[in-house]
Amino acid sequence: MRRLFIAAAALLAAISCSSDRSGVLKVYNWSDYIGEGIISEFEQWYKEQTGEDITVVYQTFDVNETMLSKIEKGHEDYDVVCPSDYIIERMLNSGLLLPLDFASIPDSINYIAKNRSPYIEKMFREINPEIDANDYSVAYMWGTTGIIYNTKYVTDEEASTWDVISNPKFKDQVLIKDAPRDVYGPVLIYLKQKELKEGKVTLQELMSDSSDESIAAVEEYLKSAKDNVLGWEADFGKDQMTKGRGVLSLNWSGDAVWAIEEAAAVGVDLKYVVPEEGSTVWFDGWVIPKYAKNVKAATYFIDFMCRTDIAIRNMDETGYVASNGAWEVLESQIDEEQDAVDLSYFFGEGADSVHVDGTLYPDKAVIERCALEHDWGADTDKLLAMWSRVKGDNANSMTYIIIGALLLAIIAAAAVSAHKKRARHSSKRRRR
Ligand code: SPD
Repeated sequence: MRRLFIAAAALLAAISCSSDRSGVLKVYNWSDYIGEGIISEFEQWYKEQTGEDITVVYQTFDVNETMLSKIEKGHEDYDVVCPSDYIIERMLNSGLLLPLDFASIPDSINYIAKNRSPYIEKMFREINPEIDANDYSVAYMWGTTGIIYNTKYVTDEEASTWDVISNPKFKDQVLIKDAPRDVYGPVLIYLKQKELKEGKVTLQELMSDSSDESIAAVEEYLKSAKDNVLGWEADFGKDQMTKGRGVLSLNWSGDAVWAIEEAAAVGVDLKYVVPEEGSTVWFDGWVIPKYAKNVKAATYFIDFMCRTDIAIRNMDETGYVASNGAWEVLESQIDEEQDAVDLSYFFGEGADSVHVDGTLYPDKAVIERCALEHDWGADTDKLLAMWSRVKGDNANSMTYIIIGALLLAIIAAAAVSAHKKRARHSSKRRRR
């Protein structure tokens, strides 16, 4: 491991010293978000297509905001990154993205246009009403935000509402995604359910609601739920749920698919639901930041990721749903044991009753109660401040017991060491 780290550091150092980056592609993606061996296959494919060598430097992140800050503040020279919808919107608004030029890709291998789902194209147009995000990004994976729950402890009815997060029955048993926007959206939808039902506000309006009043209401709700919080997790929640640590997790559908499969193998029954009040639907897409140094290889990389066989492998290994709308992708997921789902919105006519996993591909009815998050611009700082107040407040009795025990251990170790020192001094004095 150490040798691997030194080699990676040496490669990065060599890259930063050399001005010619044509043989290197720097990719920055979410962790656990690509199939085994895909990167080296891309390197071979690129050589076959262009006759040029390429080495991919692949780095990962767990939260959108970490990635954004490296580019927005650090101006890092990543060639291709994978932000979520509202971050794509922010990057578009601040001129951080280069337009994609697929004309540079020969027709014979242009997988992007061939495989784009009309649903994805439409949702990407919604990202920013003034600039078409389809010209700057290509969707990779997508999904919903909901609740993963352990059926041994949580009933379907309990999990059918976001209220379950603060249900006192689940003290110290709830894992929450450490992703402020993805928690804020569903909680606000829950808190505004009356106004939603009465038609006084729409789901879409709530996704842009950064008012002080709404932020305060979400903060109050999350604080009221904090005794239930077992942890704020960036990427370990799915694994914890499979091990029976935590009975509920506010999470993304892709993590749910992965966790449900892994848990079944060890006899733990997990389910996933998008609560009835509604939630967010999200999309992660490939973009080329303006500080990129290898636009050509970045463009080929995005194209390669849209190849149907590659999309299917990435899906099968990560649990997430590819944005690829090719019919072969749907066929690869058919499982007659699953209930029928209406996917006409994604695959078009003929897909209104297909037997696929409804956690993977949400039924049309679920999609109709979900909305896309939007960038808040400068108001994002208010959300991040609220988030750290909520998390900082989260010390529960167990935390205090652990801190107390650690302090006692440190004091005891210091007392023992002082005692030994004194004993050595007095035995030295006796010898003299
Ligand atoms: N482990 C990869 C997870 C990527 C999920 N992206 C979801 C973003 C929601 N805004």
